[in-house]
Amino acid sequence: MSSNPFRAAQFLTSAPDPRRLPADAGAEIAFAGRSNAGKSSALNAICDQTGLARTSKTPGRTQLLNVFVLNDGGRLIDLPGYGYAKVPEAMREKWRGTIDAYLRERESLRGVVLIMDARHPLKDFDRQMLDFCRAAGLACHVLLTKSDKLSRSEGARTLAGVRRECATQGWSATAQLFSALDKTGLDQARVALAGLLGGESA
Ligand SMILES: Nc1nc2c(ncn2[C@@H]2O[C@H](COP(=O)(O)OP(=O)(O)O)[C@@H](O)[C@H]2O)c(=O)[nH]1
Ligand SMILES: [Mg+2]
Repeated sequence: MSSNPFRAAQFLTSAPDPRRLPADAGAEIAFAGRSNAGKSSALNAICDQTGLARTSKTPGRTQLLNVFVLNDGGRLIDLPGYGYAKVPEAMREKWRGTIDAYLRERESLRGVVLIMDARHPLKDFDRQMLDFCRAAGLACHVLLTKSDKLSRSEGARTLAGVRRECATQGWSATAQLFSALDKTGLDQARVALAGLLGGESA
């Protein structure tokens, strides 16, 4: 990608729940992932900015939806990452309902970027997100991040396994290896995300 449209991403606002997001017009994509999967690091790498999404050592704390806006008005929505043992079940249940409703009802939502630790893919949280996307008729792009922790053959095997499971489950998802650390798959991710946004940002 000759110019990176995500580089212009700017923090716009934080919303306590999806109803408080900016007006439902234009195009947006949402980032989801279990706490500590590497979502903030992936966002920062994609946007080529070090402090855009705060990478946290105390996971599960942020429960806001963070909104970033691109030059053309396209939005990136950073969803809260649950799936951590310390989050009470009642809160997870509430989160599931909120996110399911957002995925179903948000007109401007073009797709979901699902970040998984490549060493631990397709946990319950991830499967639930993919089920929600399927039910909402939304495309999903999976970043198997921290791929720098895997050997080349382990990475290839993991990617093939995830793709196979997506086909088996009827999840409309593409997948790739990614690393915020060594930049594996960075251009590929930007192209995929721009594609989800509808080419307006490409
Ligand atoms: N080796 C490696 N570590 C990563 C990568 N991405 C994130 N991390 C580390 O994983 C931890 C969680 O990252 P963070 O981006 O805060 O995850 P989040 O909770 O999903 O937003 C941090 O210690 C990061 O430094 C990566 O691509 N490779
Ligand atoms: Mg984070």
